[in-house]
Amino acid sequence: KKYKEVSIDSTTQQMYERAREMGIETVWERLEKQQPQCGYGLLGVCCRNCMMGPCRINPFGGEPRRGVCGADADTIVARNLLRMIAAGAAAHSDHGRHVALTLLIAAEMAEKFKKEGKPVLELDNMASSTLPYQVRDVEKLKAVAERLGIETEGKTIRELAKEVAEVALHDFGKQDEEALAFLKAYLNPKTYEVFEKAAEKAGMPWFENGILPRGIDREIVESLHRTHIGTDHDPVSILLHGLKTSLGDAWGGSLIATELQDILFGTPQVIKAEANLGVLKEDYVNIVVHGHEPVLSEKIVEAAQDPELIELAQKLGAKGINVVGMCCTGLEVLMRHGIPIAGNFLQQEMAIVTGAVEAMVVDVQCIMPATVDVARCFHTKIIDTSPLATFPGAIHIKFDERRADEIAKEIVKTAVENFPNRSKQRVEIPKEKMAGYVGFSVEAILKHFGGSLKPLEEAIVEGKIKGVAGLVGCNNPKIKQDHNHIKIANELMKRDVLLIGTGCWATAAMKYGIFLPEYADTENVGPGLREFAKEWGIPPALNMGSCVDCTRMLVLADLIARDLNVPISALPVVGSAPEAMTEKAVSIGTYFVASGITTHLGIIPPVLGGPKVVKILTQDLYDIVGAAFIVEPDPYKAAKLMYDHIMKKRKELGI
Ligand code: BF8
Repeated sequence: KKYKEVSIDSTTQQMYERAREMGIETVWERLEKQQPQCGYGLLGVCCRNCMMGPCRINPFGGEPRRGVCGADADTIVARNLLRMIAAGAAAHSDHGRHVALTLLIAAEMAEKFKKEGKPVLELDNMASSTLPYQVRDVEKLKAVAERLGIETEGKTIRELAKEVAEVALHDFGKQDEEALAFLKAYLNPKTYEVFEKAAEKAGMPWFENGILPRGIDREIVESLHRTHIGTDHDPVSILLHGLKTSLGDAWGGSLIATELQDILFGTPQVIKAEANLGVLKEDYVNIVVHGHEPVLSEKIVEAAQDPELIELAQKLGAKGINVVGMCCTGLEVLMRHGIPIAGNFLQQEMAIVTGAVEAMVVDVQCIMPATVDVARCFHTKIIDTSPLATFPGAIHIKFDERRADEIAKEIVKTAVENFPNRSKQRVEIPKEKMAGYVGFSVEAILKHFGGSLKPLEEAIVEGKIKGVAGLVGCNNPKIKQDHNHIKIANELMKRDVLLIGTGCWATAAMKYGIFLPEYADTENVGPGLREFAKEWGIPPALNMGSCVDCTRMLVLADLIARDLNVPISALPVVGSAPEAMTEKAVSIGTYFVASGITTHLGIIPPVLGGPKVVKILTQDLYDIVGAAFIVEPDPYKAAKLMYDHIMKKRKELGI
């Protein structure tokens, strides 16, 4: 073979080879140029936290054993890990803040318009088309308000939306020692107790309220403070604060993002859609929405339906406008509207290499700056929209929620007007795409099972289903794209483990047909899971959305834990990030574990240089929060370890 195999996805492989033929550099060449990667960095023993450094510790036991300040390997590794968790939690949570602010802005605009004499009823119901954002799911708004203890009687939707947004925003900046309002509203008492007692169990009773997060922003700031030169040096307390910070992400920032997005854009319901690069259309203006925040992508989807813009596209020779997704914002519009998803993380450059993309519209997170360089080889325009993410060489059309419709139309128009610049001879769109059912929000799952989780719980107790695995996370070019995602999925399903998943794992699973009910008939699914899936007309794996929607998995686990009156850690449930890459994935893994879900990582995080840290993460945490990390690069061994954990939990539950 002329080129190496970078993916098990034939569309990626085809576009990668095309890029190589064209002399276009992609992520795999850049990874190669980084070889050999720094051993100190890989082990986590390099410290750059002050200017006496950089310092690095000899991983073979010789000198230097300490940094200039005296920090040893474990302190350095733990500090570096805490900074990763904090950055991941910050990214998710800032996304959540943006959604909360959008809900608040919409409610305030409704109030203002009402004062100006515009139709009162529509504005009170937040259903007016004069508003840039409306409340699409009134039921969910009421349900969230009730959970938060907000009186709903006699209030308009507008008033409720404002109050919910205010409680959410308060959770970011509050300064008292109480746990987050959202956490208190969503978490079952038994797991709450685990959080409360965790620090004491770890021998650090001075942690007031254990690892219960107090303020989403506060825990992130404290992470930076603790890891500043000369502050916290005990790997135990550093890591305990890591758990706390990640829980502020889980039961705070990410949860707020998911719940308020459902309120604004609708709670996902089961819907059929398509995935992979084959969703790009040769005769259409193709717009790829890429990034994370549906505050933008929802508006692009809407604007692309504008009759004037469609007419313009037709005038310029296209049949219409085709919006497709990439990464998590793609999953957001996939889950809610069935907008096709073109790919996961490692396909962002590949989409451009088709030569058929008029614009890639990006917001925040997981967007490679290299997209701009690849786009230069074609007519594709990279349009950056977030004031906090600017890409040199891109077109900047910065988004403002107050003028969302106007700006979204401008973006779509820019894409449409770029269609005549497409060179038809240079277009090559891979044909492969795959259908699948998506939209399994907790609400949709409950509806499917007739209003409760009893059927699922009974199947678990009976042993038809052995347990549930939450699969999440990225692609990483260190692993052949999607290989571990699919291998681990199949190995677990073969053992009758029901899968739920999000993020780039979910897109991977969809591309291989795992979200089709008929996948249950394949040899990759065990007899018990097959029977259950058929009985209920579901695929053997459920797509629960984007990465912030990992909180949907937590809420689901919480409901089961409540029904069984146990903490989450007692459940036959595991997590896995088979191809983890981002700091967000580190935060997710940590909050899964902190919440009681033992979690596998398929990529070794930069911690091996700190033996104490490794022991805490993989062993001691079982005694502190009832769950820990499993690190195993081999997908077959990993699936076996995860299954063993599920069986252990079943035994402990006596089922
Ligand atoms: O939040 S799975 S590569 S796209 S970080 Fe990024 Fe990882 Fe994909 Fe979304 Ni999640």
